[in-house]
Amino acid sequence: MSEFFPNIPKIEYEGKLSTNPFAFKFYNPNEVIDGKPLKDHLKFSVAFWHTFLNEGRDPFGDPTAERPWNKYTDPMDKAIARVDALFEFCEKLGIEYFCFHDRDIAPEGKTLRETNKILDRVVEKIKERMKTSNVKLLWGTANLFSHPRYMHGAATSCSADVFAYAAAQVKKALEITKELNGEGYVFWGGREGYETLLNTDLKFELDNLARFLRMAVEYAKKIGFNGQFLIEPKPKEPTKHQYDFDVATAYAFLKTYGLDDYFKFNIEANHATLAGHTFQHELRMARILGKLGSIDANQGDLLLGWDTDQFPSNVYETTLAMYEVIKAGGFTKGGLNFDAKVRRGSYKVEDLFIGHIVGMDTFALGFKVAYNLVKDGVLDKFIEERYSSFKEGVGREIVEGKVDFEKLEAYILDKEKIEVPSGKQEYLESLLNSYIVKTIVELK
Ligand code: XLS
Ligand code: NI
Ligand code: NI
Repeated sequence: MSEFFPNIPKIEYEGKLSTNPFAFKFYNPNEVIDGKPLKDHLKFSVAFWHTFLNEGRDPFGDPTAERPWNKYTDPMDKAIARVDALFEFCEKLGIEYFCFHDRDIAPEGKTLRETNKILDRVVEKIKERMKTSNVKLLWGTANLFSHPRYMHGAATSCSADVFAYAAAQVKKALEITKELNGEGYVFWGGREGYETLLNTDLKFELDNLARFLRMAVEYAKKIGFNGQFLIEPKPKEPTKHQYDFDVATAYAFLKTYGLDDYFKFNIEANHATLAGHTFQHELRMARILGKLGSIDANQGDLLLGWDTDQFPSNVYETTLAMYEVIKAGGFTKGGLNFDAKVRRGSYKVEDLFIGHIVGMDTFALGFKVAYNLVKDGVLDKFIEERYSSFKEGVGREIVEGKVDFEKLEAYILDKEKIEVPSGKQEYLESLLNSYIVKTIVELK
């Protein structure tokens, strides 16, 4: 079979001082840390849609990307070529996972029945390639937002036919995700949200969303799909107000409808910042709820108010992200999916590789810094000390529920000196910098 990327070699680890753009500087996939190779701590994944479909179109301009599969004009030939390109791409980068939407991998027919048949042919092709490859499916999902029928949403559309169409589409997407041994299945809200309350029955739409997710849970049980269900919160875009705004909102929704047992979260960095949170905030919220499932690894541009989905290059951010992942016990049925696209001006095939290399290196380094932070317990020690007033005396009584307002008033009423420790934020920020430097210096 002829290669799609003949000029790109297999990407190797060359160490921190390498200046080769086609080599890893921090990501040494087989380096064993804590009894596990780094690749299994990080579980990198390629997002099919960005890497094999995005061609650099934006609201002001036409596609820019040069892609080798574009030599095929027949949509089915192109779909099959993209699958071959995916496997070559992953194998050259040593990435063992990918994620896709149903509509990414295969063209649509005139009816859903026809579309499903076309989809099956591509799924067969993927299965065939998987037989001789380490490349696996991290998660599958259904595109319930691109087609005009989804203009008002899918599960929250005002049209019952659209609800039915979306249900049938998710049914099929679950079947193929199971067929390809996907570790998870993602529900990103797509257009589940609203533009104006003037035309929206908010309560009814939320009830319908819950009905839809309940049917998905039931169908997964029925077909024996054991993958992890994941909600991917996002506050806005494409709709003005997305229902899965952030972790806290989506969790309240799941709790309200008794669905919380069946879902974890897929946290995307750029979605967190769009919601006015840090990436770490969303990961921490998910972690303390026991719901940190997977990550869509990217970064936004804080000067732009939309989902720019850039490749991660900020070590500070990836350190804090991996800190939460390590504290959560690592990934089980989840990983780091590069839901990221190269900039429109980075239109060469080489840029696709470089984007992933930078992302992988940035997360590998972040993991190593975070691992040292966790191992030395520096932040834990500080935080424990910060709340130490609750370990004894009145603090302990508060925690143990032994006091009430009256008792607390009696305790404090005549106390002259009220103890308050310093938050020492600047010290901790400098400590974090020191850990980044120390980790890099000590790297072999
Ligand atoms: C869009 C989302 C999307 C999901 C999968 O903003 O990030 O790509 O990850 O549907
Ligand atoms: Ni995403
Ligand atoms: Ni996104």
